Amino acid sequence: MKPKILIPLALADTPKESPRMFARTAYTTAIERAGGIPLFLARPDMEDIMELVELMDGLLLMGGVDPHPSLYGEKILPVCGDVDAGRDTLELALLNHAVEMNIPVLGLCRGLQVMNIHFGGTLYQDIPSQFPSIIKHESHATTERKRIMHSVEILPDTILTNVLRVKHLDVNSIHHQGIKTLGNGLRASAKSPDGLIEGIEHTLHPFCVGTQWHPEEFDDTPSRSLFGAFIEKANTVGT
Ligand SMILES: [Mn+2]
Repeated sequence: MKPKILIPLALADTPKESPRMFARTAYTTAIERAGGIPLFLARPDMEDIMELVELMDGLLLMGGVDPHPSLYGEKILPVCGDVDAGRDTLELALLNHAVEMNIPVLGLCRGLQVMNIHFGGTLYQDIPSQFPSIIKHESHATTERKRIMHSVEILPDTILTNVLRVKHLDVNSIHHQGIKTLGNGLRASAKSPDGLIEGIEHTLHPFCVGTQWHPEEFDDTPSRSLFGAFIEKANTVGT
């Protein structure tokens, strides 16, 4: 049996008269290529969440809009982008179960941010105004997804370094928010040259890993290895 990877969909609320839910195919391709089956979730009734959790061999949290700052005790500032409270609620509930049951989790971009919030961490609501840097972290979200924006240092003694087997990686960067304080039980696994945390993982969970960049956009060895390690772990859970 191939491991089933639950992936909550994003919401596109335009046009207003006909909102859509969507996922970029890069995520699907990366999961399938690594040997997993993506299972996309709309907005299930939260009472049904336990039935969904039973299907879950792994949880992928995709990129997307900003997590609501109230989740980490802050007022929403004008510099914060669009939010989606329904998606926040669903992702945090699934994450809660995945963490409790040692089910592998991969959080990408927004996914890393949601993971950090789950463990009690906080975010910069807007990097340019709150964490001035010579590095540009926010390239164009639709046309520059594969553009290399900066390097990251992969930190020693982490799951990430064991999986990627490189000390530095050139990455894309499509985010205007980032980690301000790290959640409990998490460690930084990657940093950009300006000191921003670009990778996190839980120190006790077998595979609760997040990256601020988007490995699903690349077909190189490190990116494939990350999805490969995630699916391999999910496979162990599923059997
Ligand atoms: Mn970045």
